[in-house]
Amino acid sequence: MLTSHHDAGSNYLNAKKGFMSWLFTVDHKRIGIMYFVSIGVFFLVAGLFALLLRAELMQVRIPDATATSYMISADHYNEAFTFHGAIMVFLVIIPSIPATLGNFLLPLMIGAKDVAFPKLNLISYHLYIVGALFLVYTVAFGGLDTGWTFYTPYSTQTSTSVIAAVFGAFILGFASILTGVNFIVTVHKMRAPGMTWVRMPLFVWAIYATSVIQVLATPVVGVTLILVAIERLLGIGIFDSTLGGDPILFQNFFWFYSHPAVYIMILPAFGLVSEMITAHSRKSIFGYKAVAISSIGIAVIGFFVWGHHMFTSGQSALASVFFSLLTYGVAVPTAIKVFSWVATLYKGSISFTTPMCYTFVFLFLFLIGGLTGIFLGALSTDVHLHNTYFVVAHFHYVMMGGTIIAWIGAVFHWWPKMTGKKYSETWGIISSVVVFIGFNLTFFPQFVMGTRGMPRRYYDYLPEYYNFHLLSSIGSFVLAIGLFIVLFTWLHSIFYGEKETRSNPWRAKSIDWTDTAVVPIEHNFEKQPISSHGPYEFDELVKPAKAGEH
Ligand code: HEM
Ligand SMILES: [Cu+2]
Repeated sequence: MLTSHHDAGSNYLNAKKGFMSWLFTVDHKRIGIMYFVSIGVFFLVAGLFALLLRAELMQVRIPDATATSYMISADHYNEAFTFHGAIMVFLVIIPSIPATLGNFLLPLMIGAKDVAFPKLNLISYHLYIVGALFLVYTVAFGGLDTGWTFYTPYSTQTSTSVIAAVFGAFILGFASILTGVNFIVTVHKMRAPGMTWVRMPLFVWAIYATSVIQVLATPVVGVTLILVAIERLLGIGIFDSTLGGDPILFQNFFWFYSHPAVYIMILPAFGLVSEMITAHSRKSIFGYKAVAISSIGIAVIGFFVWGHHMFTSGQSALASVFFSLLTYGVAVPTAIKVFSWVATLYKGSISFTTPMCYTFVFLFLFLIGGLTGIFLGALSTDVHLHNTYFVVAHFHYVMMGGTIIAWIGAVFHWWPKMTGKKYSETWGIISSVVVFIGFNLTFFPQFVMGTRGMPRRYYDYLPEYYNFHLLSSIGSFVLAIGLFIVLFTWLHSIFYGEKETRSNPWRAKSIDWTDTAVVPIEHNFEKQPISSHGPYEFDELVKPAKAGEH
């Protein structure tokens, strides 16, 4: 199989050597791995901030305690949750799946040598690092206490490092836009012969829809954040009402991006889940076209619901009613997906591998996250729940329970392809169980607290909330242990893991598995793959042998 210019055993990992060969690589697979390592580091940092917040909140509350009984001061608490949120949103969740697995898999799945613009891909990574350094700078110098949402008027008045932070977010926005453009062109122009749109794996559809949002929405937040910096520097009266500006304008701009951004976060996860469910239950996806089109549907409708973040901002009642109605519109394509996954699992031959366990964790947690969105989308309940821990729990169930869980599961799924090593199924499954328990223990009590009026972003609270906070804090440590088991399993596999010898251990049907070596070579394929069937044609494996039997 291997041709002369590749030594036997040569692959993208060992084709070139040395740190520089990674830092300046234009190989989409290596770029994906570099994102993975960088994002992993930021995930760890932001996670430590979260543990700090939870540790502060679990201290015993004595009604008339003196300030000395707090672990960190109110101001430091504000900074800690801002760093946690800003790093998690801008440096972790938004790039998580697209930048890592999107980069690694997109060309492999459509049978291409690389993305359309490999050098631009590298530039995007470098921009990501530069933007991240700006955020790191604010952590180290000057601090930041606006919350990840940078709401005006506070963000134009606080003395912390808002300018450096918004500049960082602006640069990160560029990285995101350029990656989006790159992926869109790749899907349009680089598909292998025979790879029609309806033969593309659903992860490709999801990444495509995500890229469209990245390109259309990100410029809005970029400009908005720059306007905050200009307002601070020059006071020209865009958001400052004393100068004729409008602080609510910021919220409109911000959520015009940030609501679609939640679909940047979740759509790729949906795509991964479709891949994992089909491969580990050996069934063709139920309703392929509906699932593919629903990604586009979510992307489009997602642009018209941002006002559901502003029900209590003083926007007109009529606007609120429309935003509420449109919010319910998103439920339709989302429900199509969930229905399709369940129908795919039905009568499938399910194997409880680590990726599949994470997929079940995803289904459970995302269901809770999505359904609680309905309470928030309804006007009458949202006015009570807005800015409480209910919202905090909701978005953790979707962002962490959804995106991060699907991402971890999928890294296990493609681990043999990425590293050429086997991982321990035992420890993988144990990690999914510990993460599941820790996650629910952390965030479920927050729903209850929220309905009872516990506001978000407070460093102190009334004693009646103590038990909930205590449970939540204990949960967060269990969750952290679960995530460390994940890390340990991966590191153990890299250093001591058995070598993978099969190029398609899951017996999957998509090109990324069927046409690549155990670990793909530098330009992916020895010979140009030709697509002759859809990506999920497992049915022959489940159907009874006799024709005509049902
Ligand atoms: C499935 C249907 C969903 C519905 C109906 C929904 C609805 C809502 C609503 C109405 C709010 C505003 C609550 C308030 O502040 O009073 C909200 C907040 C939020 N949602 Fe969702 N949501 C859904 C899914 C998602 C997904 C998939 C994500 C991300 C992956 C997400 C992330 C967020 C975030 C980050 C916030 C809070 C932002 C903040 O104030 O800091 N949501 N959601
Ligand atoms: Cu929203």
